[in-house]
This record gives sequence, structure tokens and C-alpha cells, in this order.
Amino acid sequence: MPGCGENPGISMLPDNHSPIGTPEPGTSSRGLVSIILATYNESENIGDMISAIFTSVPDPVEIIIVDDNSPDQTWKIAANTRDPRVKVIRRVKTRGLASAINRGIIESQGNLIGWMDADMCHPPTLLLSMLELLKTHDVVIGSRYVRGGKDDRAPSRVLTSRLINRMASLVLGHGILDYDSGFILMHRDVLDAVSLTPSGYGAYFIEFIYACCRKGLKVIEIPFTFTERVKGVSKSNVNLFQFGIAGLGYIARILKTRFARLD
Ligand SMILES: Nc1nc2c(ncn2[C@@H]2O[C@H](COP(=O)(O)OP(=O)(O)O)[C@@H](O)[C@H]2O)c(=O)[nH]1
Ligand SMILES: [Mg+2]
Repeated sequence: MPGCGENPGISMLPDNHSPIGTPEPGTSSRGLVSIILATYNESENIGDMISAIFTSVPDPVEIIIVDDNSPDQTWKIAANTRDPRVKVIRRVKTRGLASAINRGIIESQGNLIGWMDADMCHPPTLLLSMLELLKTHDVVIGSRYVRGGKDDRAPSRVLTSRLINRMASLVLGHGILDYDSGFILMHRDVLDAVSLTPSGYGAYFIEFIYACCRKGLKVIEIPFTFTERVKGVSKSNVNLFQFGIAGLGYIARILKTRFARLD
């Protein structure tokens, strides 16, 4: 499982580098895990997502749902679970994936924190293995392109995603294969070192992972199979023109990321 933790440039880290935020051996248990779900019109998936996360991750765990006032009332279905471990935020005057995740981070309390899509395409069953890897790493990415991973969607979507990732890997380096995954778990302290740019759709993830690598954090990719959604509608599967515009936006943001100053 390659990742920037294994990148030769970063093996300069001292041998005793342990993940930031790792408790001293024997001092405390894992602590609260916060899983953030950004949602827009996921009424058919949200119930299954909540149950699957609670089944996959042993307590203590909280789920933060940031919904942008979905017309299908995803926010209401989530709130109706009446589980104290589920926190629902309904944003009325704003929309956007990256800013929703950022809002979730602000609202979360876990010392381990992550986010994933809410359409069952990022398998909640992977979370337990990701948690295990946080014992030795700062950041774990669910990856389609690392050995053992797979993108099982329509060929046109696989192709565009592969092109974006190939470009990101070439321009940004650090051995990351799925720069655009959107499925991640980390120690909370990572967010003290790296902040998320709360704008746009998926490109925020590329910037975030690149900044983690530049800061010398231990990042690892773990394989999963990305499937086509079974229920609901994709918000990014748009017409060819919009697709082209989005692709150009990605390219511009990858280049900007490469040459931007790192705070
Ligand atoms: N809060 C919020 N969530 C969004 C927005 N757009 C997409 N999402 C969520 O982001 C995740 C990925 O979106 P999805 O439609 O599956 O796009 P795809 O995976 O690229 O086809 C899903 O959980 C969506 O519900 C948005 O504008 N606001
Ligand atoms: Mg999706």
C-alpha cells in the first residue's frame, strides 16, 4: 500500500515518528470517532449509511450530517433517527461539498475524524481497517487505484477520474495514487497542521492530501472497490459541457496547488 508515508523523500523523518495525536502507549483508548457525511438529496441512502457506520465502527462514534436543505428532506430523515450519536446540520443559504465537510469538521468532537460519500459507494465496512491503520499513520485514504482497489463505475467516469488522478500524481507526486478519493480518516491533530479549503466540489481533497504530504505526515492508501450508486442521483454526473468545465477547473486547481505557498 504505497502512500506518501513510504515516499523516499519523507523517509527522512526520524525513525520514532509516530502519528501525531497518538496517545502514549497504555494511557488511553481510541477515543471518539467522528464521521462527516455531506448530503444533498440522499433520502434513499441516508438511513442505510447511518446503520452501516454504526455497525462497522464500535462506539464511541458520532455521525455529523451536513445537508444543504435537500428538497427530498434528507435532513429530516436523518434527524428522525433520534439517535444521540447523530448530529444533523441543515444549511439553508449555502451549498457545496467542500464547505459542507468543513462545517462538519467544525461541529465534530472526535479525536479521530473522517468523511465519506453518503451514497453507499464508499463502503462503511472499510472504516474498521482504516481505524486500525491510524495506529501507525496520521492519515488513511480509501483508494481506488492502489493495488487491490477498483473503480467499478461506467467507463466514461472511470476514464475521467483516472485522467485527473494521473495528472495529480504526475504534477504533485508523493506517491499518492488516489488524490481525488474523498474517503478519509485521520487524527484530529492533522487539522492543526493542514486546513481544508472550503470551496468547490472535489478538488479540495487533492489540495488537502498534497498539503499533508508536504507537511511530512504519514499518509497511507488502503484499497476499496468504488461502485456505481444504486439509489439516488449523482451530483457530479452532468452533461458533457459542464463536465469539460469541471475538468478544466480540476486542472487549474492541481497546478495552483503545486505552485502555491505552503503555510
Ligand atoms: N452538503 C452537500 N453535499 C453534497 C453536495 N453535492 C454533493 N454532495 C454529497 O457529496 C457526496 C458525493 O456526491 P455524489 O452526488 O455522489 O457525486 P459523485 O460521487 O461524484 O457522483 C454525496 O454524499 C452527496 O450527497 C452539496 O452541494 N452539498
Ligand atoms: Mg457518489
